[in-house]
Amino acid sequence: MKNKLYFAALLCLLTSGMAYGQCAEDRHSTDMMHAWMSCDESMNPHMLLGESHWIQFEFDQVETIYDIYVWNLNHPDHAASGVKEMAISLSLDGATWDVVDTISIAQATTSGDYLPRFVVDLEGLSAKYLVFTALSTHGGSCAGLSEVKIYTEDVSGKPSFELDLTVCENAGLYTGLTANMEVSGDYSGAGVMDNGDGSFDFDPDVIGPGASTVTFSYLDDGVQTSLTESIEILECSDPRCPECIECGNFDQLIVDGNDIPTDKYFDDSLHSEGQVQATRDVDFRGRTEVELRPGFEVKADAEFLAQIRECHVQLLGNGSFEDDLSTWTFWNAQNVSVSYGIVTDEVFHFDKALRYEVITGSPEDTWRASVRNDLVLIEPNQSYRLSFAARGEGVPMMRVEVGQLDGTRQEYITNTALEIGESWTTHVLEFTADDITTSELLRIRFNFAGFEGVYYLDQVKLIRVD
Ligand SMILES: [Ca+2]
Repeated sequence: MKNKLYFAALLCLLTSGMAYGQCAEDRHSTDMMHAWMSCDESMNPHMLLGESHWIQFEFDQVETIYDIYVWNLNHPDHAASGVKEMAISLSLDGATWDVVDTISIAQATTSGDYLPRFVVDLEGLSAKYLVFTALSTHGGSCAGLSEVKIYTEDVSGKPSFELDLTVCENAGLYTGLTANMEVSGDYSGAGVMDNGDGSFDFDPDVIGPGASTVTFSYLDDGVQTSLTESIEILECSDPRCPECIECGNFDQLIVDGNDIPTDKYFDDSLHSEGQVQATRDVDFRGRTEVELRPGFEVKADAEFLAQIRECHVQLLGNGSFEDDLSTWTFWNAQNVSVSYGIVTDEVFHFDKALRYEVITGSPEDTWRASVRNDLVLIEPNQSYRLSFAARGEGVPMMRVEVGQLDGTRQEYITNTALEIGESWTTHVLEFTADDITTSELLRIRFNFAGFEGVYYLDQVKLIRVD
């Protein structure tokens, strides 16, 4: 494709209920990763349309084109660059083109439950190549779309159950299951919740990572019929998912007592010799282990589930500065003048954050004013993810160093400059301790001397990653 693609376009080619690519549900996220946007005009494959914003789709063979669904650009910052008027050109050979339709597309709602805009039914026109050309936008200088579905069969009126859903275990409730069917029916399967008003939701958290099957049952000319579809549930550690929940505060959580309260219990390792009484609903989730010891009991009419589920173990004590400055060590050279302390009015996470002001800096020696933690033991060949939230006033960047405290003093992250802005941003850095053979103490150091101004730091988090 010659046109400049800033983001991956998602093309979903649908035949007989089969979906290729990441078509997923018929709703679109506001994620900019899921969009096509062109900011520089270039020569259109359909030469008549000249220099323009366009996107071309090529099929493996000549196809018949029926319904085309379009999701407009749904990112809040870019919705104005969504296409307003669009020409659809078809070609059998990539050389001879026809504009078969010119259509209008409403601006996207920028919400996560943005539904597709049904655009046009080409009623079986043949094409191997298809070009969408933006003739105008909703005011933006670029032009883009979030997603496109092109049907190569006439599916109107045919029952087809197209769920093809990929969700994160920790993304919360998926509301309003929809089968794209013109008949009404019932959904069932693990994690499916019947709201009693004809609507159904899906809770991936109930099931956890893996594949899950949803069944859609309906009456087809008086005959009870059911269709099934698979939902893929991604583990929270998948890069597409939100951060995993933090495990409990203990390496080993012991849940005992003769009446364990209804709740979900998380930790790296979980042990119990308690009792789950009738009507209680108890969910044990261990990252590495759930051990039910002698004496553990689930009474009749109680609900109990034990599972291995990912959670993150925060290895850094007081990473969120809630215990003020404990676990953190401050140092500055004599030629650098600083002032620092805990604040409660500029925080990212919970109630407190670190404020660090450089009054007189040292631009050449950025490490001459720093805060560090030297207390975490790291394991050989284990990978780690360091994340933290920072913001600044008058300071464009800060520097981060991560390395061994002793031994070889191997540096995993070498005084890396990270841009910071006026608003809180979370930064993520990863490294692997591939040079050590025994546990070693780690040094995490933030260097501030490079610029004069105020830095805020909060929720410094170190977790193991697989
Ligand atoms: Ca905090």
